[in-house]
Amino acid sequence: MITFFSTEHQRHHGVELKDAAIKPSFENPGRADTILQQVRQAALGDIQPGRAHDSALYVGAHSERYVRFLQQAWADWTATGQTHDALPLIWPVRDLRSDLEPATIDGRLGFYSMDAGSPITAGTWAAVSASADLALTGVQTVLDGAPSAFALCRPPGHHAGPEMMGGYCYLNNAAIAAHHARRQGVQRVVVLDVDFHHGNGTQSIFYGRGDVLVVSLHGDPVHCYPYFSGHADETGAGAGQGFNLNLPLPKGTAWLAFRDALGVAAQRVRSFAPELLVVSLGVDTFEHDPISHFRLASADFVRLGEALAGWGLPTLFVMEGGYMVDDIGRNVVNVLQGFEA
Ligand code: SP5
Ligand code: ZN
Repeated sequence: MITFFSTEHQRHHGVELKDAAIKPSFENPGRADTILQQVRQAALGDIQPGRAHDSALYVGAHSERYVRFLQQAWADWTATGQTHDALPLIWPVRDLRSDLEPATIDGRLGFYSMDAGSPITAGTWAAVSASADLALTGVQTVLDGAPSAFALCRPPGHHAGPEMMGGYCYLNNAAIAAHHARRQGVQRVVVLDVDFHHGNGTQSIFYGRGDVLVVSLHGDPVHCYPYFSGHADETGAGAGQGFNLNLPLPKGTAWLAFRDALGVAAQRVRSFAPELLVVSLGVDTFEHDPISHFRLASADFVRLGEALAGWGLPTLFVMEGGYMVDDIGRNVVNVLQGFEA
């Protein structure tokens, strides 16, 4: 399987609000570097850089003004005399106005985010645009006839919504790829999200659409981040009614229950008859992940890859979460090798 990778990811390394303190983010450059190293060691296949794409291709999954905000945010922040990472400090929650875009950077950071886990740094735009470009290059490769491809994206994307960053995510790489496939004439695309956390951004982007089925297995939001999205009764709206499937699972879920949920997902996907599968591949379902609560063992990731191969679809894997840096490379490669076996 071909892997798309860019060293630009290293330009984004920031902080997050964690346990009431600003600390180095769990989402760090070592993640992608260790995955790349394992891809090499396993001789998975070619490793190629992505092609640069016009940021207009991010629009559709995101709004134009949000993409512009991301591109400008560091300049706007440093123009106020700041030199360290930018984080939001206020959000337009239930009783506040959320229909007016503020003019100043503090207001805009809150307007376009859901948490304080996604700092804007000097290199954020370079890294997130390169990451999205890997997903675009990957999906084009599959559309051109490759049976599968792996976009080694970093930063991840599935928490990023039409106008929102959060959960270490800025541009929704998987959604940008899925939307691009539609633009290229693919009729029905399924996005399967196996990251531990609910992919609220992907859900939100496609919630009103029946052409992209979104299916997610994740920790039950009653107990797990992102808390405010991912319940089973979120099934889509309007033309998208019935085209969003959430399979929340309890803390402590191990392979057998995860596999059963994957079987439920497979049934829904089969009846949808998609032409393309985009997998939001998080390996934070690992038993030793530092911020998550499932119990998949390394060998289970091989089974996951085998199960997905059984779906028989052209498949783009897009990297999402996974934070036990010593093991995530092995776990990712296990999925990809299981898929190809
Ligand atoms: C892409 C992705 O996996 N994003 C996950 C974002 C999770 N951010 C908040 C996690 C909070 C968990 N707190 C754990 C504290 C450990 N001491
Ligand atoms: Zn995650």
